[in-house]
Amino acid sequence: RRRPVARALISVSDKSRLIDQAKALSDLGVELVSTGGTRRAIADAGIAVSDVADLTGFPEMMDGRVKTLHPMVHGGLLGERDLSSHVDAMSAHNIRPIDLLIVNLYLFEQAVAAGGDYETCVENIDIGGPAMIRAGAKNHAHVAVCVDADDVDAVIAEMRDNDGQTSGTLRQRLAHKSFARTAHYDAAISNYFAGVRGDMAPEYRAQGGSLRQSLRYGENPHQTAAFYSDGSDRPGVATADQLQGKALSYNNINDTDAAYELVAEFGDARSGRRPAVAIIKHANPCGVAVADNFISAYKNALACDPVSAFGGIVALNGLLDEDTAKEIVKVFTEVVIAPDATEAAIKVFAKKKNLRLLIAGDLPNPSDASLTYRNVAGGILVQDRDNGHVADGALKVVTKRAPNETEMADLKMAWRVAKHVKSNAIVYVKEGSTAGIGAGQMSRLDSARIAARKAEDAKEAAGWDELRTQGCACASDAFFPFADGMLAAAAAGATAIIQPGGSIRDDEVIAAADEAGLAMVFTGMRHFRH
Ligand code: 93A
Repeated sequence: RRRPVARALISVSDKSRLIDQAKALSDLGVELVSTGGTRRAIADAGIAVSDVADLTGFPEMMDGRVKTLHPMVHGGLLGERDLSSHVDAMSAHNIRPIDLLIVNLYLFEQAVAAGGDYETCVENIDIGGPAMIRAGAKNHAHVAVCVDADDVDAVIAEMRDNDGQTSGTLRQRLAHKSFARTAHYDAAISNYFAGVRGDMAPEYRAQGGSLRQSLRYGENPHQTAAFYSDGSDRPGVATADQLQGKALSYNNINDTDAAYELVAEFGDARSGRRPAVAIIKHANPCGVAVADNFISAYKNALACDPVSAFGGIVALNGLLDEDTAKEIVKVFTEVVIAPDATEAAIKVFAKKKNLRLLIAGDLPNPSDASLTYRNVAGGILVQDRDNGHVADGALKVVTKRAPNETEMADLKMAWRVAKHVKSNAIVYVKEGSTAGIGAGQMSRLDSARIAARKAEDAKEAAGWDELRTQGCACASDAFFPFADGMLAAAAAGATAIIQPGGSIRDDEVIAAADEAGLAMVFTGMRHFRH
């Protein structure tokens, strides 16, 4: 009882697979109808095709803005073939069914990515294409809709095996994909306006994105997963070039993002900022250092917690050089990401087949505004990205003793790192290197103790005479509710503390700091990260 595919409407901006597929359909006896440019391309290849303008009785008008928006098209897509009232309407108005729709939309995303001006981008908003896709997909009981050339192959294959018919299973899958495509397309348009207007209002933000990579599995092997790009050109793991190594896993992507966002806090070493290296495990830093060159920064970062760094992610804030590359490959490393790398450095990695090397071109700007999303049961939490930055002038010394210059530099670095450590975060820094990091604990006191234990392990591993925490600076991502966490840091050797302040017991905490001879600075800003 099923109708074979008798008539197809083809309207495509990306015409790369058009001719082969039009030829295959024509050979299968399908009548082709097309819009202006698509029709010309098909006709030029010597394949029979009619013009949609002949179907509608209207010429394409207003620079193509109105070409398929017509009852002859939409009636043919939407009419129920087995509903007598629809069949009657179709015959009364001479509307013939369209069984197959092949559309890819105006290249809006590409126009934005290419930096097109406002008018160009707006003109690239497709109206007729999504309208047809949605119409055909709604009527998937009868119509097969292809928004992707690979799906045209699948349709042709089924037609060849089934006397020109398509299966309900395939048409339903194509409908599912079609609505995902139009949703992503509209999200890209909405997100473009958010960018143009500089208004990231969470209430207006459409999620969307385009598939960048299907992943082998998610956080665990029994979870399926995929990676989407959000259409922005923000430098990072979603836009970087992977020069070598296995495909990135879900956890790799998450950790690489954490590493690169952290190292970006230190600016670009190619424009005069100090070389910085961050090593990440399970989305938390296990070592961060700034130094005069990358090899020292890497060694110092590694020394903070060499055990955890095994199988880690390494991020640099500048040009990765050969010597540093040689040092990195001594430790089993999953991913290395940097804005750029020398040819010699790239060659060093070539011997390590599994190591994934990502070149991102640029560093993300830590002050950029965007939104972050998180799922909760039955909902999505949306918030501004934490792009908060405390200006030097806003730092307030609250103790009798003010930090000296070295302490102040280490305090600022510890504060930068703490922003990227899961709460409760305690970060010890000594002379530009993290000396101990306590992450993700339910009690701040525990984080302070863990960070101190890491410092002891590091001393043991490196054979140092002295703990790196001796005379270190300590950052806490949120206020100390009691003095105990701060005093644990002091016991580990910290002489200066940076924290937001704002506890009802601030007075008690400040008095305890004075008593212990600590210098303490309030930021007035909290950096929770969960
Ligand atoms: O300008 S539109 O929004 N108005 C329409 O009526 C319409 N119909 C199809 N864009 C429309 N299309 C789009 O034209 C299709 O989605 C496709 O991307 C493009 C194909 O145009 P051509 O065949 O002239 O190259």
